[in-house]
Amino acid sequence: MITSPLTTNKSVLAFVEKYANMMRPKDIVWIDGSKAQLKALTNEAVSTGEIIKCNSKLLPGCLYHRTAVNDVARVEGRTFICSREKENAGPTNNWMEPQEAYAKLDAIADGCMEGRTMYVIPFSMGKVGSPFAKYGIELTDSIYVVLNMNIMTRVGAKVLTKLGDSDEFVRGIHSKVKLEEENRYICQFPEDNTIYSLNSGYGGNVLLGKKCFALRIASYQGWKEGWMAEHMLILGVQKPDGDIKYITAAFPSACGKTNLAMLIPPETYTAKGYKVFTVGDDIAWIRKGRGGKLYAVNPENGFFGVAPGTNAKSNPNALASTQKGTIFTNVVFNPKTKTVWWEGLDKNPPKNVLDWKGNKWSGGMVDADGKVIKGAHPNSRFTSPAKNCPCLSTEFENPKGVPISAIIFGGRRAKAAPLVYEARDWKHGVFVGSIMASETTAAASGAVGVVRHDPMAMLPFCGYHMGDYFQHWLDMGKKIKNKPKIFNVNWFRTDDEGNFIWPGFGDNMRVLDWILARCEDAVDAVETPIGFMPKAEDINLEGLDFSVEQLESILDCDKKVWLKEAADIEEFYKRFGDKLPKELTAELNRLKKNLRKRK
Ligand code: GTP
Ligand code: SPV
Ligand code: MN
Repeated sequence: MITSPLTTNKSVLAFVEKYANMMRPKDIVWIDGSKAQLKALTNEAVSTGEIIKCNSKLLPGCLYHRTAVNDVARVEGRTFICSREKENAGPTNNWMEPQEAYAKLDAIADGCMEGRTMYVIPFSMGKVGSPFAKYGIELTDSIYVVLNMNIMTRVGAKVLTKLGDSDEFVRGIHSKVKLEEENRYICQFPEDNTIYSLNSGYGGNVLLGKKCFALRIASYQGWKEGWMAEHMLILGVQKPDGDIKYITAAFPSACGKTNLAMLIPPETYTAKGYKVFTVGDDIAWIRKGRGGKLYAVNPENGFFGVAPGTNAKSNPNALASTQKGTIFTNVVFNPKTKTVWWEGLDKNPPKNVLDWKGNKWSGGMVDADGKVIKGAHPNSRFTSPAKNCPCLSTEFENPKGVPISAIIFGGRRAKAAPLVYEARDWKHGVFVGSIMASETTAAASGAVGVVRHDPMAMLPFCGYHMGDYFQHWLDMGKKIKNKPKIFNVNWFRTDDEGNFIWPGFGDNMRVLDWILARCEDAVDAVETPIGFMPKAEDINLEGLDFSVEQLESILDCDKKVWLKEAADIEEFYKRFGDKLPKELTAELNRLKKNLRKRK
């Protein structure tokens, strides 16, 4: 058997040996997490051109990388849940029979690392040794993946020390192979704790700790073990009296999680002493804890954030997080200054630089039809260490997590969904999460701007039958005495010209304020057919150029529009057959009745 400088764990060694024999790398490097090793790997990637170092004065420790042009986002059509029974993957996932999948994937992986090095990355999701933590080993032939995993997760020898002789680790197998789209597969085997990712080099497809493990595999583990893995940010709002309340929020990809997690409240709040702290920006693992409450941790250690639109006004905390030790992917690169740029960073796009494809590019360039050519890919990203974030919560590393007061669901809806509404109770809240719909974004390949159902923002990330997932949500509620209140928000309502009506970003604090007031029974609400809505005068508009009439226009419940929603939900629900919890059918019936009854 092969040996490792880091472990004698037989399961780990057998796993690495099996895939070394299959993929036949020229050598194997165990990632110990040391600075010296990471530096050497960075230099090696720089020497081959895989990575470019940024300006060491302006962006110390920052790196630049371009993915292949055909490999810039998650590929949902090529993502599979390979549970033994098709039924267990459910109607919303692609499914492949595991033996068939292994045969297909092993054939693609056969000899795929010839002439390359295999890196063995031991990593932890959650603080090493904490009750929430889960461990994984990712095999990869990409230094870019090693360096990203080192930011996004806790990597190195300490993970193997903690793992000891246990075989409870998630097996992640990644190879770029030949980056062939037609042979690209992202396969999760929940019953085997195994993930294969072949023929991609893009973030969400290859940083296996993130969506593949921390959501698809972990949601399955949570279902079996009585906890939850959710596509949620976690933030803390500190009141002037010093009390901090924690909120989690599930929005689909590229719908505002990072921005909300790092929100800077408007002047009217900061002047009074309000502060917002970030615990997580993408994934929350949630368990029952002390006081009959739900507690959340962020299993990640960094941010893999959308670059375009990030600027000193929209998200100064995210921008500050990117100023050192960050990897930039598919943004604009200025080879003279060795700095980066993306659409929405500022109003001075650089000239004579290189776009995300490596082509010559200047700000303002237009194509034959006069359309502006973008320099950065709409799904270009930064990978930043969490510790860079100026508003990182002191509870970020708390092994027990933070107690949750409110859970928010939200999507990108030009019409229909109001700015905010509150569910009547947990059951209704699960219904509200299950009926979420949102316009698709550049975070996944395919059409952009198409409204689709995306329950709890988990459509592409639930590792088992979505009907069982809904039931799991209902069951969790039964176990929790002090349940968080559940809300729905929509920052993306547009006017007839297609402009966003609500100012959003920092001003979303005004909505969080109402949400927390509701959690404390400190403010009334209006009952509508869909749930409780604020009275317009209860949303603080101080210091904002926004009228009560404008606010009222997005605090509405148009019955005609919602009757159509209800019909869509009914169709969507049919897909779950017997697995749709009866409680949700009852909620849908109640919604329809409310819509017909009230004026
Ligand atoms: P993933 O990392 O893909 O999961 O995305 P995310 O949910 O973290 O989204 P992010 O915060 O990166 O925002 C995505 C896009 O939405 C960016 O272009 C933001 O500028 C925009 N956005 C975020 N918050 C708001 C808001 O309150 N209003 C408007 N109009 N746009 C917003
Ligand atoms: C998302 O798409 O929700 C992301 C980016 O957070 S990725 O890591 O690509 O999934
Ligand atoms: Mn995400």
